[in-house]
Amino acid sequence: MNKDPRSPQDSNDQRTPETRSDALPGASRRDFLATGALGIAGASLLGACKEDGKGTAAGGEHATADVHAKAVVKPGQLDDYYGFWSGGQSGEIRIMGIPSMREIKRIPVFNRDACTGWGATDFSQQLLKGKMSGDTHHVHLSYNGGTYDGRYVYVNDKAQARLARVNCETMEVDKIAEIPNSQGTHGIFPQRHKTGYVFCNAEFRTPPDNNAETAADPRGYGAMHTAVDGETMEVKWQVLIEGNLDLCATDYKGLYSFATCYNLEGGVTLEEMMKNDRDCLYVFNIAAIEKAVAAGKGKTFGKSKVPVIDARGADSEYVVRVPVAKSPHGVNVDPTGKYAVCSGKLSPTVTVVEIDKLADVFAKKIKPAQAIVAEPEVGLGPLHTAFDGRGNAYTSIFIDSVVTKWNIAKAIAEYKGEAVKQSQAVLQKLDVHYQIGHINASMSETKDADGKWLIALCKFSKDRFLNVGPLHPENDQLIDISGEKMVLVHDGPTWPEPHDAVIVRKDLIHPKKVQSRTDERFKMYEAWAKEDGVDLQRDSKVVRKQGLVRVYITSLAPKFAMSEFTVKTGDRVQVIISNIDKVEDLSHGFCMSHHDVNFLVNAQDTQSATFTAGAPGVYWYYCPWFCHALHLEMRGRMIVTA
Ligand code: CUK
Ligand code: CUA
Repeated sequence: MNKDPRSPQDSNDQRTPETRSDALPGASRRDFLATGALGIAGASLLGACKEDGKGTAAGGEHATADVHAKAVVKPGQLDDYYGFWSGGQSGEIRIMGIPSMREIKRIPVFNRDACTGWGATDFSQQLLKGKMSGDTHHVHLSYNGGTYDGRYVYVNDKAQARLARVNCETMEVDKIAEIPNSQGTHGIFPQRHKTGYVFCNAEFRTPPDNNAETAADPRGYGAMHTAVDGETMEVKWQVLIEGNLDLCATDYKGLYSFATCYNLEGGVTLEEMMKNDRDCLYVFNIAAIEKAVAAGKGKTFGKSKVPVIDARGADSEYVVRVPVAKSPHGVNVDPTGKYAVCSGKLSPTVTVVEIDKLADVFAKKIKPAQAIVAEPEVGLGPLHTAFDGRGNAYTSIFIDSVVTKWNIAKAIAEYKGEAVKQSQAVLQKLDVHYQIGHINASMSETKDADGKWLIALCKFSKDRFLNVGPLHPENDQLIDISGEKMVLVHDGPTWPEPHDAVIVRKDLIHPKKVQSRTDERFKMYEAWAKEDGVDLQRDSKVVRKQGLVRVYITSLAPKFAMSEFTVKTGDRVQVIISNIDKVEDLSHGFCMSHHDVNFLVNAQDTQSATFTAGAPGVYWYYCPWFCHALHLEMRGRMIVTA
């Protein structure tokens, strides 16, 4: 059997008809959940992973040669979209080309990266403060007027409660904010009407005043919904909530932010967290919170000076709780800005909340539950939802390993009670391989959702790629959603573990081709140069200071302007390299043998790193980037004296 997913012969479905799930959902699935047969989540979730590889090859998604051809980007051609992928445990972001699924770049964020020297250079160490790992889940770009403005990419670090920003001009991290009073910074989302706040959800409940006295008793725990200024990256305020906070979303008008809560119970064990049949969607009223903060109603905790509004307990002017399907995970707002779709991870349904009704909820004219306008049954283990801009939603279904396409208007009509035997809202279920997590469609999180491509980020890959040992790659699958039926067109292995991705039209992103020396980072080098009377792009010079030897070197292919310098053993040595080549793509670097120093310096860029000179002797430094026919000769000596 031909398993090449680009092959028109491939059915994309290797299972027997009995195990296929593109039939409409039957009563048995609901019963399965309702009777509690799901049991303790972990075992059953994985147990539900289907057998594969040996089944029949018939039918499938009726993929045709034409559809596959659409995803082929020929040599020399460019992709139509940028894909920004989070890198999960790798701590990075990746840039993909869509639809080719070619990985174009990796952006080191919370990780140390040997290629660029991120984590080893002075600037990156200033931002990372010695932490060399992170866990990125959610990437989102800055907005203006409901669509991407192409300036920044924001990404969370769940492991150490941080929010990083990438400047799209250089595709490098320029700022990192530390989120106070928080653990497990997970869901993030920027405001969409302009580049305003980026909201960050704390997934783990902790005592707001975390100390020896408060640590043990979970009754005092809470979680923070944090507003970070997307321009300055300063933490502006926080709202303290009793439950945990998972995924995050914003509306299109700047009125609200949202957080799903899967542990309204306030439990600390899995069993305790799963007790309630419904959890909630927290809705935060931004104007009311800002007003309270301005009026000085915020408290502070510990060393943090950030004002915190305590909104624990009952609904208030600051926050209301809309009861949604059991243990919700994703919350996604559709491109019209009307609906927030919450996926009930432990329910076969998604809950649709009408955003315009929330004003009446805050005004106490209606109950929070009355903002719910639909609850279609989409499959076992719904996680995240994407949109095509034509009124359809696509929900990732983890346990069933499918993508369910459903129509929002039809789901709303059915919820209004128009008698339907079999739901007409669910239009198609497409098998994905396997255990899908996030899902996203081209421009889905903007008002310009264009319904062309859908990406399914699968957690398992099993037999889809060559066996590379116990750790399999993830399987990112590209699905054509431009037609009436979804068609799977490409399998893409990725290094673990992209949780989320956004697909952005290429005309919205305009990176520089050569460094223009206007980034924040240059202020630091220029301050040093001024102090030392050095012109960074002209001078190569050794400056000996109290406790530090600064070595300024310019590089121009195939030479460092300084081919030798001398320091004493144990000296702190700071090398500041300026690449004065003007040619696009002409990168140099600086590697000091036996000193664990190796970093990249792009054309017209400056980079620096600081290290301690080792035992007396000679150490060659060299340019690690192939830059010239005489690249191997591009080197010099550091002489270390006793
Ligand atoms: S989470 Cu991983 S699949 Cu961190 Cu957005 Cu849902
Ligand atoms: Cu410069 Cu190789």
